[in-house]
Amino acid sequence: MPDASDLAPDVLSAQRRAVARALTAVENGLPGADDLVDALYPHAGRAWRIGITGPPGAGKSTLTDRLVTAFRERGETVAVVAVDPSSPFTGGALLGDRVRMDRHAEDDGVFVRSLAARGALGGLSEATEAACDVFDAAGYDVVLVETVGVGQGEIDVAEATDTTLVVLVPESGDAVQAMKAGLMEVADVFCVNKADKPEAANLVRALRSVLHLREDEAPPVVKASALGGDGLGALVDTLDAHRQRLAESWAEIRAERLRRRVRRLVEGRWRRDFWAGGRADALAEAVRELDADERAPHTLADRVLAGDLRRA
Ligand SMILES: Nc1nc2c(ncn2[C@@H]2O[C@H](COP(=O)(O)OP(=O)(O)OP(=O)(O)O)[C@@H](O)[C@H]2O)c(=O)[nH]1
Ligand SMILES: [Mg+2]
Repeated sequence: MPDASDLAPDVLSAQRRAVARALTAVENGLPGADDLVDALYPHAGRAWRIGITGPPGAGKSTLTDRLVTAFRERGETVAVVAVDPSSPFTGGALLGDRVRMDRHAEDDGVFVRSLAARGALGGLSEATEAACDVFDAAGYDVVLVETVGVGQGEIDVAEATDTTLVVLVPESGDAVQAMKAGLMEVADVFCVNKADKPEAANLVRALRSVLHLREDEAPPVVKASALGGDGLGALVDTLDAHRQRLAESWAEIRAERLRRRVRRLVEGRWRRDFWAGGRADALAEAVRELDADERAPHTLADRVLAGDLRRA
């Protein structure tokens, strides 16, 4: 099998096939994927990475499609990554149905791709960042990352993007649900979608009052209807304003993200290497053979760390 890092020059010259293969490599942790990311990273850093998240059916895909059109109209190229944090098994099949970007299929300035973190060390954040690096190095101006499903995955994606757009809809419990998922903390901009529905105004009010509980400045809340297109201009302006604010501290943001990313990679590798070396098997064996009065979790942890349980 050819080494994935060979793809770097063709990714840098924005060849679509190379970009597609590079994404497959980073998604699955294929041989050479790490070197590929390292080769591309110095050429990345220009693209604006926007995470789009929110409960199922909120209209994220519809909105993403609208944003693609808006960015294309002003001449920016756009990549779309649909991330499925929920399942390593259903990724491809499900995402195919859930990402409807047919209207951009003929447009060379748009690249749509789904992503399930199957093999990347460092999990979903790393897979997402690596995918963004690929698109960024290939010269895409904007990378939209739509998260499918709910849970920790949304927070991982927020870590990997510059601007986090949280989409909510005027259906019961949304504001509360967002609070639970930790979305309130990571959101840079809120979009109350389906504003054509009468309850939208109530949700905007409820959100604003909840957001005042945040310690930092409350993020803006924009009402829109992705389906009809109302409010899209205001949403793009609000996103642009956040991008503008980021620009003031771009270098620090990037440095901080790199720091976190390297820590994640170190921890991932450390964990893998630690449990390799026979420790995982030795622990399993010890646990099987222990008498009831020896089943002591902290003592066992001490023994694992002391190398006491390491298999010869
Ligand atoms: N009334 C109304 N319906 C909308 C609006 N935006 C999206 N929808 C509808 O809501 C449904 C879900 O939209 P999607 O864009 O697929 O939502 P999603 O958040 O991407 O859904 P998942 O990816 O499955 O979580 C579709 O039937 C859309 O047509 C809107 O502004 N108003
Ligand atoms: Mg969707």
